[in-house]
Amino acid sequence: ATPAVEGQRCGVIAIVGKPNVGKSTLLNALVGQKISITSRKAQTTRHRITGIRTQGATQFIFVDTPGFQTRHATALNKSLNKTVMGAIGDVDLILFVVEAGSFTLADAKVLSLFKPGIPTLLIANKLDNVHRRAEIAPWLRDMQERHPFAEFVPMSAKNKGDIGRLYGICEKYLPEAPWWYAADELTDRSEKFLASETVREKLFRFTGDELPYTSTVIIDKFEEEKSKVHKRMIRIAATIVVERDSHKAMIIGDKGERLKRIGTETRQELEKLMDAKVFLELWVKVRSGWADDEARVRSFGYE
Ligand code: GDP
Ligand code: K
Ligand code: MG
Repeated sequence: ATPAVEGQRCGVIAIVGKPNVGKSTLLNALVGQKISITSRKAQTTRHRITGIRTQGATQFIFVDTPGFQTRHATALNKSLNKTVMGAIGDVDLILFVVEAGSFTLADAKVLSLFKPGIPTLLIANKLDNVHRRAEIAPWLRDMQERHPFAEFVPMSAKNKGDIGRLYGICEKYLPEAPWWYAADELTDRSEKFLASETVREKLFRFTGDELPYTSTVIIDKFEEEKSKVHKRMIRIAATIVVERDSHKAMIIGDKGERLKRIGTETRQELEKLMDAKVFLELWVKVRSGWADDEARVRSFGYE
C-alpha cells in the first residue's frame, strides 16, 4: 500500500446485475485492459474480480461479480450467489447494470438484494441496441419508481466516450482516502488465475453454444523460467474438466483441431497480457457431476 497523500481519493465500486448484461465488458473498458473474460453465455464470470484504475488523484477499485443466478439451485450457482452478496456488502458505490429499456424478474431479484444506504447508479447498458430512443425516457421514469437510484447512466460499454464520462460520475461518490494499490496496478488477481480464465474464455468462444456451462479449468503448472532469449518465459499446463465424454470429444474436435485453436489463441493472448514468451500444454479430462457436487465445487476453487 502507498502512504497517505493529501487529496487522494479511493473507493470500491461493485458492478452487479443479472447474467449477460455486460458487467465484465464494462469492467475491462473501465480498467483499459482485459482482466475479466466475457462471452454471450451466462456464468462466464465465476469469481469476484477486482480491476484497478488510477487517474489523477483518484483510484477506482472496481469489483466485477458473477451474474446473480436465479434459475437453478446447483452447488455452483449457490456459490456464485454468495460471491455476489459478499461483493456488495461493503462498497462505496454500486453500478447496477441492466440492458437499456428492459427490466425483467431476474433484474428485480438482483435489485432486491441491495441494502439501503449505498449509492446506486442505474447503468442502462447496450444503448447501441436500442433503436427507438424515444422509449428510453418513459422507461427511466418507471425505473425511478422502482428504486431510489442516485443517477441514471444510459450508455454502451463498447463506447469510449461513455466510459470516460462514467469515471467522472463515479468519482463524486468516492471518499478522500489513501490509495490501496500502486498507480500502475490493474488487478489483484494473479497471472495464474488470468491464465485459467483466458483458457475458459477461448473454450466458450470456440465451442459456441454446444458446450454446456459445466466445464472448468485447472492450472496444473505455472512456472517462470530463466531464458537468455526472452525477457520472460512462462510454462503453463492446464486441464479442462468436463462432465461427459461427448463434451471432451467436442472440445478436442476433428483431429484435435479445436483444442489446438483454443490453445493457440490462449497462448497469444497471455503473451500480450504478461509480456512474456508462453509455452502452454492443454489437457481435457472427464469428471462427471462436478457442478452438482459441493465438495468438488470447493476443491476447484469456488468458495
Ligand atoms: P456479463 O455476463 O454481465 O459479465 O456480460 P459480458 O460482459 O460477458 O457480456 C455479455 C455479452 O454482451 C457479450 O457478448 C458482450 O460483447 C455484449 N455486450 C456487452 N456490452 C455491450 C454493449 O454496450 N453493447 C452491445 N451491443 N453488446 C454488449
Ligand atoms: K456473460
Ligand atoms: Mg461477466
